[in-house]
Amino acid sequence: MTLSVAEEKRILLDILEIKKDVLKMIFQAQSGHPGGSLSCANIIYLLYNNIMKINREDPQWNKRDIFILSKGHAAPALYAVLSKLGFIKREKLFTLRQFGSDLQGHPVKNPKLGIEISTGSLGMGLSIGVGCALAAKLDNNDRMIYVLLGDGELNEGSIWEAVMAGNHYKLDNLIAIIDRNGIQNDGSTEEIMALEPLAEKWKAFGWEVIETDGSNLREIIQGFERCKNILGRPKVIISYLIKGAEVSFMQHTQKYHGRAPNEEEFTLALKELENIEKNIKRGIIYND
Ligand SMILES: Cc1ncc(C[n+]2csc(CCOP(=O)(O)OP(=O)(O)O)c2C)c(N)n1
Repeated sequence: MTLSVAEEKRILLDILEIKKDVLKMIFQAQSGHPGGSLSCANIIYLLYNNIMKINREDPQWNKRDIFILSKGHAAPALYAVLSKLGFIKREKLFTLRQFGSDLQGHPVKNPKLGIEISTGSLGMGLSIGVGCALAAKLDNNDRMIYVLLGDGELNEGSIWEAVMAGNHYKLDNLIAIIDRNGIQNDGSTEEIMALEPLAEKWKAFGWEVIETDGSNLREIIQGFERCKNILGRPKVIISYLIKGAEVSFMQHTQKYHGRAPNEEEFTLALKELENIEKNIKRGIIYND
């Protein structure tokens, strides 16, 4: 798929709106995970907008591809994308983490809203993905299963059991995406529990490995398209992203892993995103 300049511009603007909604939701709740929600918002949006088979009229369509947010603490990014698709009413976004809201700090399964699986306890999403991929094969359903993992999350041993199972059952309908932002909640992933050489580890477990610059729309889309054409084994995309995305003072730091911005930080963060938005509208494409 080739993107026209106009499409690219629209997608970039949509992603910025999503990131602004993420910040607004977390600011309003005064609780949540801005860094890792911002880092992966573009991936979740591109999956739903450009890659996955979905029915915008019916989130429960039985042929849909399945998305599992294994790094459940990035729930605000998922909710903001589902609201862009029309599955969640925009006003609902701002009930994040309120008592009785459908939009809790970590996703609670609610297929009517497009929330496929409850997650939040790290390390579970890939095993669930293996189950969904096996079930799809048994049902002769040609759906794909996409699982978004955090890189810190890979410290969970259960992930590696699922990696083995994915290879054992030759699950070519299973695609894992790693948000390789390099930071988890207490510091850098390499300091806390080293992951490198990460690509070689997944290859040794029998997975097809694709590495992408997660800030480049075209590269991400090409990576997903390549995945669809590789048969006989599961695939993983190691996506190099930035914790905090374009918000300068949230980048590459654990400080905003699990802390909401205060009013001053929120205003500054929105301003930074709005400046990028203005440049895109003026035709200076900032390729997220
Ligand atoms: C089983 C489990 N242990 C600990 C936590 C607490 N926790 C929440 S986020 C996080 C760090 C995750 O880091 P990473 O996967 O790199 O997330 P990202 O940087 O993408 O936000 C931890 C340890 C959890 N949610 N589940």
